[in-house]
Amino acid sequence: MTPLHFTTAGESHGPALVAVLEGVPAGLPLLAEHVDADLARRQQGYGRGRRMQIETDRAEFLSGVRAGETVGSPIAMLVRNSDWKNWQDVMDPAPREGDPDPRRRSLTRVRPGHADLTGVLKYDRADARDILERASARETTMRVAAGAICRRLLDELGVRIGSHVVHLGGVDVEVAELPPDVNAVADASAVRVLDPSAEAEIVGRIDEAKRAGNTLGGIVEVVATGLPVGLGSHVSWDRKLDGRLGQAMLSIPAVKGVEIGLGFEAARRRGSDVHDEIALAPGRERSGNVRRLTNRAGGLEGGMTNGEPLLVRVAMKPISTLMRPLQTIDVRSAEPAAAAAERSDVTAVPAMGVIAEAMAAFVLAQAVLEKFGGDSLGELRRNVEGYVAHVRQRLPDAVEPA
Ligand code: EPS
Repeated sequence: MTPLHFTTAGESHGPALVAVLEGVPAGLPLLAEHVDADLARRQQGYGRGRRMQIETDRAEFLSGVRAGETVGSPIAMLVRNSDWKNWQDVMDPAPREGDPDPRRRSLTRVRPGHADLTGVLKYDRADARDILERASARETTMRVAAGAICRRLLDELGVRIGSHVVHLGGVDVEVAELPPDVNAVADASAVRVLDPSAEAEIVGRIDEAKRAGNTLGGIVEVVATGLPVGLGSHVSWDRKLDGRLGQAMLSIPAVKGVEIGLGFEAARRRGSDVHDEIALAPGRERSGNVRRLTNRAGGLEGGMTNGEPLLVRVAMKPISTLMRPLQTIDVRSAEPAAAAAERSDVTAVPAMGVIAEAMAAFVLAQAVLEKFGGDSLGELRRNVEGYVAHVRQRLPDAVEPA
């Protein structure tokens, strides 16, 4: 078993969502506010629906944290759904005997692109609500909660993770140079872009899509800095960090593609325009006193971090609930029908960036704990420092004389 893992549970309109994160070392300073800050970031973004006005996500620790510090045991967290009060009759776990309409708000006109149809066939359900309540991106709340704790751990080791939107609804966002604190700039934008001049155009596209009863997808870039060289491994398929990041990102609802560094563009270029030349770089201790003259590889070579910033691009399709619905069938009547139009978002691309950060934080924290181990933060820190002390003297000529 990997040293760090988590699971989530909860339906979108059930009473609450939960997560259990196991493997966090003891002694990590941790407050609910650390988690709540990321939960709030995930709720932002122009283009979301009314649900986000109903919810104010807050984490309650049920275990694993005492007096503001982790104790090394599994961390269980709860986030209550404020909307539950409006859905108790629909989502009641009890059979509601005597209720004349126990299956109210059922969804049978299954939405193209959603889990609805395949879910009802596979799980033998009459009502796609039994599927969509869990397929809902509401579940990502708890990924962000677990990821926030991983971020806290990485932060102690000098690793920072941010994200920004690089494409939304047909608009490309040009970024000449990344700012030192990506999130400080991105979070100040309603659509989490680094170039403020792109914001108005994107907002216009979202308004246009909303008027047309349509939805929009987009692409975000996740950036992680401060990573030591050598997380992940080249030796086996399931230890390659790019593979693990790909799996984690592709598990986010509506995500259809992942690129590392140049990604698909690398396939179109010649080798000399793809590979990053290597130079000595005294003082870059975590990278072994070397650097790449470019970072087209996005910080990963051979399935391992190379000490350059990690760059992962994540593509999200447009949300599959359309207010001007597509053609489908009704699974109750077996007749052609227009798909159901449940309340939803026009786009959730800005929020997806925050979720992708959380998934990156989890995968990176897992890789850190695999490489360095440690039951306490102090032990982990000593192990990291010992390794960095080793790699920094591997190329002694690169180190400036004292
Ligand atoms: C979602 C539909 C909307 C979104 C929801 C995801 O919720 P509702 O069905 O209550 O209107 O707001 O996202 C969240 C609740 C969230 O926390 O992100 C869907 O069908 O996936």
